[in-house]
Amino acid sequence: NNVIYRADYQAPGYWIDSVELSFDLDPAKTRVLNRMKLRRNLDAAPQPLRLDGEELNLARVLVNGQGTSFKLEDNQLVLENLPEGGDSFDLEILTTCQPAKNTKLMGLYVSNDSFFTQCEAEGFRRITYFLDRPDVMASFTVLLRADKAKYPVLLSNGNLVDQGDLADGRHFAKWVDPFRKPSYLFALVAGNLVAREQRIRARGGKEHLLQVFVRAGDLDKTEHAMNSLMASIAWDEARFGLPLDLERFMIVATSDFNMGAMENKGLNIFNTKYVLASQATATDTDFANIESVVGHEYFHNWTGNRVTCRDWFQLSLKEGLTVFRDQEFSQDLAGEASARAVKRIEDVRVLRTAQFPEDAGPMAHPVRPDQYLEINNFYTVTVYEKGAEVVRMMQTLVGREGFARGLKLYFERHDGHAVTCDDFAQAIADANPDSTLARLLDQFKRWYSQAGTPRVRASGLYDADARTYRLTLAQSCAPTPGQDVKEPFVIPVGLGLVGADGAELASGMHVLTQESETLTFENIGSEPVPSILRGFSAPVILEFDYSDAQLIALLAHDTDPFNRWEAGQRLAVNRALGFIRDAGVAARDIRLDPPFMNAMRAVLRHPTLDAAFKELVLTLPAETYIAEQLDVVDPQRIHAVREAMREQLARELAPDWEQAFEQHRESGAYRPDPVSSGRRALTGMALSNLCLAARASGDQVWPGKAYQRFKDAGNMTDRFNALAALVTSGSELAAPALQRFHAIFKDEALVLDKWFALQAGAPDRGGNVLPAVKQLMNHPDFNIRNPNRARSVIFSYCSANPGGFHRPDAAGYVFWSERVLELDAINPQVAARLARALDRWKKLVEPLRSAAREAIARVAARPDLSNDVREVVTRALA
Ligand code: HT7
Ligand code: ZN
Repeated sequence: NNVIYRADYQAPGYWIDSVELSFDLDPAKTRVLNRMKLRRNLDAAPQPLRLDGEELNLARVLVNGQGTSFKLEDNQLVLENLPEGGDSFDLEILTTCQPAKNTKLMGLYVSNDSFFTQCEAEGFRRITYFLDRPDVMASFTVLLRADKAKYPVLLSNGNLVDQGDLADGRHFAKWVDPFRKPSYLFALVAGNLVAREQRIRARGGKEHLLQVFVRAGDLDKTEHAMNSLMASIAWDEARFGLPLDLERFMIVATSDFNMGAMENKGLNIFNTKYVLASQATATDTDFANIESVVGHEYFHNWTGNRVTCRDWFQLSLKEGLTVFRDQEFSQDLAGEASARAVKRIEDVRVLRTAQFPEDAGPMAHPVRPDQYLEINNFYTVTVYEKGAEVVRMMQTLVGREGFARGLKLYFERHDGHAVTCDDFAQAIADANPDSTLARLLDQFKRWYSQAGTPRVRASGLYDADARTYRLTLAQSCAPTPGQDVKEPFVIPVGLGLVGADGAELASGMHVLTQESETLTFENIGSEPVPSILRGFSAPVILEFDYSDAQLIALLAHDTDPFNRWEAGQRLAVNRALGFIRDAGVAARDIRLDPPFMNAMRAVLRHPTLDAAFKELVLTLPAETYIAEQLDVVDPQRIHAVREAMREQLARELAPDWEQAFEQHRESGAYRPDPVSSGRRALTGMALSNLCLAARASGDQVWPGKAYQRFKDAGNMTDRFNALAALVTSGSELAAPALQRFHAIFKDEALVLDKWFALQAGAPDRGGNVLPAVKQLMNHPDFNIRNPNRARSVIFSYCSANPGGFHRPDAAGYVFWSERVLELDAINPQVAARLARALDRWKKLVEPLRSAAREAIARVAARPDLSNDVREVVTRALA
């Protein structure tokens, strides 16, 4: 019930041209006066006005200054008898809400004694009654009034046009947004905050004020965010000709936030995790994430805000495109080809470990979904990351310049409007009329409408006499919920042929459109190794029966760094799958073969490969990725096998790890750039392996060195890597190191999150993690209402520690169901994300499968579930 369908879209019956909002901010009871100018949409059928509103207390409704009759129905305020015709009329609504009681963190809420808002997707209706849908765009004027001592900073979207003092120690600020916007982009912030400020002059000569607002003690951690913002502004202008359109651009950090950040027009609100960084408190990964999230939100200013979504089914219009843009930004900033490749591999890893399982599970949905019960459940890796791959394929098909031309046309056509994914694809194709994309547009758009990950099965045939190599590519896509039959996709396949001596014999791009196609390469003097799907040119699963020798050749010689890495992953996955299936052999008895060991050693010792690339190759495929390759999943076995492989690599390559450690340990003055981050990543990996190797031998030298490094490290990356090396190897020094870490960082919330996450995600030894997690939940620093903290403990265990979570006694599942229900009463969005930890229960081996089903059914049986959790568990059980 209450399912919303894309096919039911109808334009609104009314438009809201302008809104004047006056807030009297008080945590217990905030008064919101909303004065709107509306008019009927004469293109729509005559209808009552239905304004959305949730958890509001309604005090007054006036139409053109007069009292009027109204109804309250299903979270809507219904007004009939409104003025006829298309003339504008005034509607005034007075409501109150209770920000201090808002634990959902949607709408207006309080965090650390400051006020924040989160309106996407449907939070504005928790602030006032409104047509809370993205195709209704209005001009906003906002008056904020609050106690001056408690809330000296009063912010909203756009420009500050007036401010001053009021009676009783209160003050006010008035903000006018020069751009029309949908309600989901509205924001306000009020609190005791300080700002890092920067004035910049853009290419066109215009001056802008950039501000990053944080709590007083955090100002020293804002430099990187500000630098990232300036880099984003410069990049968007240079690469796509898109300038900053506002006099003032503000970022505000809050520690209570459901997601990463929010692109409210001119007033981005961020999770502190994606703003605050100093070398003492943040890792290289944190620095990289901040750069990409700051970029992402800034890029939304055009792709999302200037041109927005017609309805929420079109979410990928802004999210897929903006993820693509932030990925390109990070690659461009990384600079060198090898650093770009590292970023690409990292992005693909996320796609394959998170999105591929989603696409194969009960929550599978197209990039442009057809239905939802709760839109918050569709902020997914499919809409974001697969959506970005769809945009990337368009760029591949029209070329980089063609894509920039397409984006230009998109803005010429749609600036200031709310549009669809079709409109976007059409603009890119129309700007490139002779392109493959234009020719195949209808078929290409199946990427938007069909769920599931396509498989491309490749097979090759070499004819020595004819000197030809024939490569057959055949595509298929398994059924997904509600979609039994799939039509062929348009799949750009990057290709190369590598000779036995490593020479590149051929390279190019083939666009696969049929179910099966065969390509013939001429003049091939000896049997080549095909390098297929170079650069991961499409989000598909590639199947090819590579021999070990072929993979070792690709790992050594492929000119495409992605496929070079991929060859190493295939070698490792093939071995892991073999061991997992060989149930008769205990994990401790499995032996990795010399060719594999030698190949890994050769990479580790390689004189010219980047440290970051080596670290990626030597990282074994994730347990979730291995699980996806199996029909029946025993997470304990996968964990045991992967750990055994890791231990063997640690032991047998010990001299090489030592050399890698010594060679890269000093990376000079701290800078979070790709080269020095790569050195630290490889050093951390080496240390972790050396501690693991020491575990088997009982040697204390490397754990001792790790402890020393943990104590002396000059930056959080080295310190945390050393701590993690002790914890994951089960060293006796782990406990004192953890204690010391807590004592040093007890006042740094984001660092404590790492401390919690490390313990909740630690390798399970004899079922020790669940009791540890329960203890962590009793720690005075634990607070389930804070999403970052809940994620650091509960999600780290349930979603990121398969070996510890899928316990034979099912206690992990009982814990999961209790936490889902506990969280659902506090924050349904966070609860629903946790609920997804058991998405793939149907693949589990018995008795885990039945136990998981029972746990899900226990949650589903609760009558008072939120729509968020209900949708997830109902789909899981279907
Ligand atoms: N566009 C933003 C989405 C978002 C959000 C959605 C639902 C609930 C809370 C939220 N916070 C932010 C994030 C982005 O993609 O940039
Ligand atoms: Zn986004």
